[in-house]
Amino acid sequence: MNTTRRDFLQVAGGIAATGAIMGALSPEAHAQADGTVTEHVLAPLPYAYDALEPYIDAKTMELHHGKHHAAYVSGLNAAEAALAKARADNDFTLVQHWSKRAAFNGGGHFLHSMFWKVMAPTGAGGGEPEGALRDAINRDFGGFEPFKQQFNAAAAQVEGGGWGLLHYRPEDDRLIILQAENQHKLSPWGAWPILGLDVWEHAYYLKYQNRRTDYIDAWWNVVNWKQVADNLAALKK
Ligand code: MN3
Repeated sequence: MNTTRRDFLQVAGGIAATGAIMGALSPEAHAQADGTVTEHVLAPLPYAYDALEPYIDAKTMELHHGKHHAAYVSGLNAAEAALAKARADNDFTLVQHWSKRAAFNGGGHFLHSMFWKVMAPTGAGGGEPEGALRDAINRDFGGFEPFKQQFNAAAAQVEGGGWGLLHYRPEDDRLIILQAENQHKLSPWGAWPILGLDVWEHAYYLKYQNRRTDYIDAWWNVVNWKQVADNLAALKK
């Protein structure tokens, strides 16, 4: 990083140009009028590494947050810095490469930032949603159990690394379940994730080895339904 960019970062601190929806769900990014972007940062976990025991083990959480998520943050910063340099140099030879890197790592940063928030320490999470979220799930899936069964199947059947995701689609006011491969593929436009389950092997292999469905079953015990409801409410505004 050059001095100009570093100095710029120290004074930047405006409101995200992406608005309230992104602000509610995603890590902060401050796009500036001159086209530069401040560096993304890895926020601390909102609980201790061992807070999700015994469902998700402390070592997995430590590596997942401190190594995997951190790598997506640095990868996104590297891609955005490279794209800024390409603009400055008027050399777009590698724009395809860096665009792909920005999508992959940006997807990873966004989804992991949400993932930590939609889990709560053991004893504080789990159960079933309430209020408007419960009503929307009942309306769009025919009940909590059918919703859960479809979500479980979607997460279990992700090919390779990826995610099971519950999205809200404002256009027709519906909840939909989707898969993502890697951090970003299979994502439609105009639908926003409000709940996600990471089913990359790095998310569960230390404790569950090849038993992805056991990990999925255990994860429901730490879902933070209050946060999911808040994510939905933010999108409905
Ligand atoms: Mn992950």
